Amino acid sequence: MNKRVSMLFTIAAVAVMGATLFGSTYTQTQIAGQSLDINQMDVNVIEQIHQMGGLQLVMPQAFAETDCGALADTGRNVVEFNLTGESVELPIMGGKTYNAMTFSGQVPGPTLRVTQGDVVQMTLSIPADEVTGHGNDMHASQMTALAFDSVNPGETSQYCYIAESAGVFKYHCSGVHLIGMDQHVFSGMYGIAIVDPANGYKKLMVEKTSGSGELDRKFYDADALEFQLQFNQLYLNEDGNYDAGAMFQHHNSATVVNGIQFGYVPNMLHNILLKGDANKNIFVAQPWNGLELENMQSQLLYVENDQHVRLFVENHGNEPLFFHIVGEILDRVTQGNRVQSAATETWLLGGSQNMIVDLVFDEPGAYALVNHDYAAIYTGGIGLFVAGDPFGLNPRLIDAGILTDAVPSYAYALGNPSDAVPPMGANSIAHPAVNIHGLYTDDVVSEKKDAGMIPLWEVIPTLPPVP
Ligand SMILES: [Cu+2]
Repeated sequence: MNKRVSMLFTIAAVAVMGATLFGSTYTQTQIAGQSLDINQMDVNVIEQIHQMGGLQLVMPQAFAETDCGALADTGRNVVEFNLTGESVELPIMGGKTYNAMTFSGQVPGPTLRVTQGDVVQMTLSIPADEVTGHGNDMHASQMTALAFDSVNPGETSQYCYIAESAGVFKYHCSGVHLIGMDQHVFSGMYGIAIVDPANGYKKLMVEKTSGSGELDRKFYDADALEFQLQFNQLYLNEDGNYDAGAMFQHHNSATVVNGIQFGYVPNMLHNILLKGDANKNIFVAQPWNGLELENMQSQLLYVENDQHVRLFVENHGNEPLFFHIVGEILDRVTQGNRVQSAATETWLLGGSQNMIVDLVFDEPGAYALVNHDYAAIYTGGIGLFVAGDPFGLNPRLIDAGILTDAVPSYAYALGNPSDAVPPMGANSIAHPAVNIHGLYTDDVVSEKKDAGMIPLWEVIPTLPPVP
């Protein structure tokens, strides 16, 4: 048994502490969400757009307008970004599935990370057996919208652009000649590009009063432990299909973070950890409990105390995102490489808006990240950061001879969820380990296993039984 597995076992064997941290007031009835009334949908609007020929009337040009060869010859670094447009069935809460549309078999699509000034070579392939064409619009580009048409099944198309501005940028399917763009995006065809500033990220200043009441400024190096958090909604009918009528009414059936409702809440392992019983939930909503759910079983986000943490946040949805972390203050909010705020409690993102949040978790504990709209919280817009060692496991691990020194977060044993971990960039601190978690097809899971990420659902059953 390697050290990681040993520690995992020990964590699983340690019982009961701090359960009140996970106290919760909401009920399953509230979480079940609303039922959608298709009869109320305003089909006339959609019909009118179709009769106009869709928005194709103003989009007559071909998909690939930008000359990749000319950009490659400029001597700039060229980064290939290859996506496949494919419709697949993916899980949703309650043991059901929905008819998803994806970039490369995952929701959100793969994250692109480049440095300001790089050339992005975007290639979109649509398999011959795909049911529809797809497009791609990257907000990191500054190209005429005339360049964004769709690619038919069985075809591949490409465009290139210079990532000129630093920041976080959405990318999304642009539908078939822009028709059905909303359907394709809300069915899962969205992701982000992170464009690192040409000169890297800035160090973080945190200004607070100290215990004595004196003003205390502390500086953290620009290097940070990074996470990506992409918010969106699902608008589904009972059959798991996109419901445009519900979308027009802003009547969503789920709030998702990185594609999943309640994807970062405790699971059965945490039940054992805190209550000594796999079947005693410590959080009212644990819809992804159970090892049989494999990469869908919910996972937590682990950070160290007194560590610079950087969050890349995007709102892909139709509803505002009131981003808040319960028990923390957002030490710095940056948009477009310009600081917008410091020491703010909540920051508002509209649709297709983003930010970079830099913060430090001062005290050990569990901190909920939420869309501070209660309807969003109750329909899935919540997850948990766990900072440091709030459950006091380190002394036990050292006593047991598993560790010689204390570890600064549980990520060293369990890893952080792969769908929340962006690719490494200019000032990234590597995560101690990464577990496989996300709205993925089996092929994507296999790729992540091959890349060395931990399949917790396979590791945990091989451990000795809990005494
Ligand atoms: Cu599409």
